Amino acid sequence: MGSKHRKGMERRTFLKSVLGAGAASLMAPSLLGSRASAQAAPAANAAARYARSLDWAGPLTPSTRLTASHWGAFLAQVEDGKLVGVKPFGGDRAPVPMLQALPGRVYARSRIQYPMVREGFLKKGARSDRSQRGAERFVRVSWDDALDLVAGELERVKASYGNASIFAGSLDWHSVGKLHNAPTLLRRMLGLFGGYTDNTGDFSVQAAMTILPHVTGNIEVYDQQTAWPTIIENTDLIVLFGADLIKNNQIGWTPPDHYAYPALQAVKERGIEVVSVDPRLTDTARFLDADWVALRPNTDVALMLAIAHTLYTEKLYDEAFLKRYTVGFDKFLDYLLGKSDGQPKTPEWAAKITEVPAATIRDLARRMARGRTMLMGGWAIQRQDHGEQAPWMLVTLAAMLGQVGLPGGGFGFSYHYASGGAPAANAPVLSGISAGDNPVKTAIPFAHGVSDLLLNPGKTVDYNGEKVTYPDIKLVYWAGGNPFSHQMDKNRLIQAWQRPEVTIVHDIFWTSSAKFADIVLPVTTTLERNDIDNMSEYTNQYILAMHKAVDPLFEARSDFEIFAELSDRLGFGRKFTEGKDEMGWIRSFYEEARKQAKAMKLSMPDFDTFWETGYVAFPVPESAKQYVRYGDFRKDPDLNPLGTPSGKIEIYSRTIEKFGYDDCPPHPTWLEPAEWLGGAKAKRYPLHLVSPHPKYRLHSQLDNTWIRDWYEVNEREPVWIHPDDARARGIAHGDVVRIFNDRGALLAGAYVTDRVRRGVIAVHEGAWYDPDEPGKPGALCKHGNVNTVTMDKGTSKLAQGNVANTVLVEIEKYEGPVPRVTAFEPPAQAQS
Ligand SMILES: Nc1nc2c(c(=O)[nH]1)N[C@H]1C(S)=C(S)[C@@H](COP(=O)(O)OP(=O)(O)OC[C@H]3O[C@@H](n4cnc5c(=O)[nH]c(N)nc54)[C@H](O)[C@@H]3O)O[C@H]1N2
Ligand SMILES: Nc1nc2c(c(=O)[nH]1)N[C@H]1C(S)=C(S)[C@@H](COP(=O)(O)OP(=O)(O)OC[C@H]3O[C@@H](n4cnc5c(=O)[nH]c(N)nc54)[C@H](O)[C@@H]3O)O[C@H]1N2
Ligand SMILES: [Mo]
Repeated sequence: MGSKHRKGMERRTFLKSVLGAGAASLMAPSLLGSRASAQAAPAANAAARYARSLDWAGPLTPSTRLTASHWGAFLAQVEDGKLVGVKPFGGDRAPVPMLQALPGRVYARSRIQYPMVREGFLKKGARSDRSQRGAERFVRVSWDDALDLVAGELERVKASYGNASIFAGSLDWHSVGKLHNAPTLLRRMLGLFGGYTDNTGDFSVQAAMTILPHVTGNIEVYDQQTAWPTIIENTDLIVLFGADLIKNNQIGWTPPDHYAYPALQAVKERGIEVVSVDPRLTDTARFLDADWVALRPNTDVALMLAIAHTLYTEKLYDEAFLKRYTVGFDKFLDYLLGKSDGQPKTPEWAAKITEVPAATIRDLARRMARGRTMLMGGWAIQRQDHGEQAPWMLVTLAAMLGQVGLPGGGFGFSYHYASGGAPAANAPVLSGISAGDNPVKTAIPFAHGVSDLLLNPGKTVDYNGEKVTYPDIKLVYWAGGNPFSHQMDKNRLIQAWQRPEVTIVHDIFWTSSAKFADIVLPVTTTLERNDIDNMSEYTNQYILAMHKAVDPLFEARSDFEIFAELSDRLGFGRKFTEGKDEMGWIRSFYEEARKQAKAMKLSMPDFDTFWETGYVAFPVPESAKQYVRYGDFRKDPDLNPLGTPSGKIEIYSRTIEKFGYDDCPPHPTWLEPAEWLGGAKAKRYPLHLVSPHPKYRLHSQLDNTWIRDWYEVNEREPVWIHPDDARARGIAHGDVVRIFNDRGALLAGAYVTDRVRRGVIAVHEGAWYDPDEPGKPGALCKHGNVNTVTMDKGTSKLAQGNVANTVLVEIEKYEGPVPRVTAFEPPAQAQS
């Protein structure tokens, strides 16, 4: 009975006794952190001090130089019309170093200067040799010719094949700003044009956000989390499952305020115990002096099942909570105890799968049950084969601990992302440009990747109880993402990308996706245009003016201008712009928010005053700092039921049972991934490759700046490899190595470190793709893009998410002459 152990015990004394008793002594030696050094802060006044540190912001300087980015808001320093520096906005609680790479990025050599068309496509159009994509030279054309060409192709494809043959599934990490939202603008134009095939879902969290609504009625991943101040005050133990808060909180979908950093400082000072379950020793684990549980990748479900087994057999679980707030525990129990499949999920059983010692697992279970425990799930644990299971099992574990809805207890799925857990301000919602209606209703589960769609017209796939049939795609239009960086299994993508008749890309830079396009249109950076945004995703404490700082470089235009001009050519320009220009739209978003604010009795200055000042700040109420996720549900589950069919947490789902999927059973289940260290394929490819998000980039963004010098090894993307694995292969720190499997190969720079467990290597996603034979399937990436070896497979029939972290490879020292990196050079240009 988890929480009951604590009855009558003062929490701080309790925590000290846990630390003093050396709970860590049960950990296997190799997994030991230096927990003993953690000191419990004196309780007196501490809470108030932490609260103050979390409230801090400022000083705020009114400025017409304020603008914003995924890395934070800042003032642009401009001299002689040139951006020379950036200074963080006062509302940023912990500015990140990546911000300083922005000036260099604006003037990067890899910028697309003019509209460009692939030579063969310019000559032959749809009859061009499509295997030349990514290989052929480009020809500069005028904007008029480029826009005529795009409009003509859209008309032609629509007339010959219908609107569903146009794929506008592009989404992802285009720049911040409520107007210059490239994928939304693309959809807006194509919606008015009669429609397009869209995608559904989310590359980041597809598995979690598809399974969790069946479990808790919410997607969880982007929802408001139990607030950090509540955790700092109440939590005894934080358990991280593949969550690297220090690394991943640096960025935000909207400009981040980095609230998580003072919060983590407070966690550290307050001496909250932290366990990090991760094949890598993360920055977060190091900062918080966490115990490191270095499991085999993709085995979290087995680990959590064994923890659940221990909780059950040692009667450390909360039976009353399970009865009142959940359904289906009995069925799950049959599985847990092995009644349904003959295999009890004991720590000994899990130790074989996870390579975490059984004693460590038991100890972890007891520690979880001893005090107030918060389970924090990252997202890499669900970007893997059967990625639905880990989030479901994590919620099940939290339910057994019985602390869901208590201050500082339960679970959360976004503490590592955009400062999830920051309290929400009392502020209006800033709207943005809308995509409008799409007359074509087909949407494919994007997260599975586009290759399957392009290669298999007419194929029907399962998706969350539905069937989706792929249309025959003839035209691909991508604006605001970098598919040749981010999609799994690049060599399959190269083949798939040869199928459509036309490919069009808008970007700022000559990314690999731009190099693989037929028509390439150059786009401005945020610094070359005006916009507006809120800061940040969870706090929503400011509305920010994003002022244009410098004139557009070369012939770059904003996506808004481009799509407006295309809409003109296609006959619906007025509908697209609604008669508003850039500033007209920005003003309208602001005025709309101002109306809401008035209804909320909040005051906002008129637009012109706002634009001069640069920001409006909103109050964060005390109640938000005490927010406890599922607090209301816990208080009264009948009055505040969850959005599941039973109104409770579903440990067993009848809905999923009815789907009858072989790869997603109706309760959390350990299922062997397609590739993992315990599987048959590990004989041939004995290393598990994980591809975390980069510490000093946003995916591929910023790789084309000086910041690359901070992490590259021998001019390549680094690969973390354990000293034993390196030694066994004759690999030394700094060597250029070749990572390969049956799907492809890449070069990388060896970074030999015991921060990654044996049998696992780690390469951050997003290094610019640099094929030694451009355009050719199977080419070697000279620079280190990890998706040359990843697998293009759905997590299951339920979510069809990607399985980025389910990959086996081998690695060897690269013996040939090391090729020069050319990823950041513009492609060869032919004379027009
Ligand atoms: N192996 C592996 N692969 C992964 C992942 C992983 O964990 N492992 N993670 C996946 C995840 S979660 C994600 S979200 C994706 C991210 O994949 P992407 O979002 O595609 O990655 P970015 O590199 O951020 O690409 C954004 C592109 O938009 C361009 N851009 C910026 N501003 C503008 C603009 O205003 N207009 C236009 N037209 N373009 C603009 C940038 O220059 C850049 O090329 O990667 C996925 N891929
Ligand atoms: N600096 C920076 N921050 C970012 C981004 C970025 O590009 N750069 N991208 C943002 C985006 S779009 C997203 S979706 C999020 C992604 O957020 P996440 O998906 O949570 O982030 P990752 O860095 O891929 O992985 C987090 C941790 O999971 C570990 N891990 C991998 N496989 C396993 C496993 O099987 N079990 C366990 N227990 N751990 C495992 C990795 O070693 C890593 O330490 O990050 C966001 N934050
Ligand atoms: Mo993502």
